[in-house]
Amino acid sequence: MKILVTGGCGFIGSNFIHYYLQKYPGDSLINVDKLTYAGNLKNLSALSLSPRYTFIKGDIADPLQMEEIISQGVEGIVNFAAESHVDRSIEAPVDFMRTNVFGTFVLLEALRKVSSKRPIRFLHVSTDEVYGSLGETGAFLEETPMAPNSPYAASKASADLMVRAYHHTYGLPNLITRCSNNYGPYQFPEKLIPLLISNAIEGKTLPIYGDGLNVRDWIHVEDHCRGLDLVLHRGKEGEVYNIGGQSEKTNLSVAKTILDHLGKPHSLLRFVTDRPGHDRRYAIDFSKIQKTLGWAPSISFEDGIRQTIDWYQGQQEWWREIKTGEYLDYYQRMYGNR
Ligand code: NAD
Ligand code: TDX
Repeated sequence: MKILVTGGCGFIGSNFIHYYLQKYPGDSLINVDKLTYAGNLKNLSALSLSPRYTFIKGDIADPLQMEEIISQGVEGIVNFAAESHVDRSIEAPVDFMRTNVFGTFVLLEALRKVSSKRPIRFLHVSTDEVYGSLGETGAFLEETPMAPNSPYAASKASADLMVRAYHHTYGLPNLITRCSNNYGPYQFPEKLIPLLISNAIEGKTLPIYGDGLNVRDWIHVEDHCRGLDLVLHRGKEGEVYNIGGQSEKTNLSVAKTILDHLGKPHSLLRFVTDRPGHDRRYAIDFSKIQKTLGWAPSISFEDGIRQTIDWYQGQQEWWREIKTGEYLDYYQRMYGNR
């Protein structure tokens, strides 16, 4: 099978490519990535000589390029390409509309043209953020109405609706997954966990928004990749699948776990101004994918976070190189100098 991955130079995409090529030795894979600030060719340097892996620098919002690539015998697509950071969407939403909304539409249009000759399964990688925020109890189901609160979440929800509409109207074999917060190797250090780990190693303060009691459901990226693989191959066309880590934590408890593991003092915690519109709590009910495809998370947060901290300790060159240039300007705007 020949599959196309978009946004494969980012965090989840690069983990997925490593996972997929190892699991399916007979398959080949094309990775199309625009190489924005979040795309890093180094995540995949181990594959540079593999005859089963092809990288194309490209933009999912470019209709001619997407139609040309999709016409090259691709049999399945996993769409990771996106602007993915909520804080950046609050500061400057335009790229989120361009890539997440218009880019997904461009892919669907290319598929509509090519699919009249041969159907191509299209897995759109979405997020639990489309459902909005929860109170102290309950969990998101696939039927939970979408109520996105940030420009990022609204752009993902818009794309989900187009993916759904193209299935219903044109019969495209589309699938959607909605996953909770991922962590693991190769995550860009603007996101909570790699930001806190790398700051703690550098002896810098750990910025905690608001009271630190917002809750996220953490999933190790490898568990997410396993879920995506199952949905791509065995999911029912036109369906949505929630994927969750069964691991709800407050941001404050995540920060303390990281400091404790690294032997750093809690005095490094720094409470900062809250994110505007900050969703309070996410939790996922993943019983649909569990019952229908036999998926459940397999890596506990305790094991996963330990492995992840060790990875960032061992791969300092990887993140220290990122924490320069544009990143420093971004950091200064967000957090000041500390
Ligand atoms: P990321 O920011 O690490 O990577 C995004 C990748 O997409 C980068 O390599 C970037 O260069 C590429 N890209 C951006 N715009 C592009 C364009 N126009 N054309 C081609 N490539 C483009 O993001 P991530 O955390 O790996 O997330 C991947 C996907 O998973 C996103 O769609 C995100 O919404 C979704 N998701 C993420 C999480 C999470 O916790 N990180 C959870 C659920 C869903
Ligand atoms: O410096 C910080 N301090 C802080 O307290 C940062 C960067 C975050 N936070 C808080 C905000 C959130 O409550 O930590 C929590 C996690 O923040 P992020 O890592 O920015 O993730 P989140 O906003 O929850 O969104 C993530 O999960 C869903 C991904 O970035 C999305 O791409 C995904 O769809």
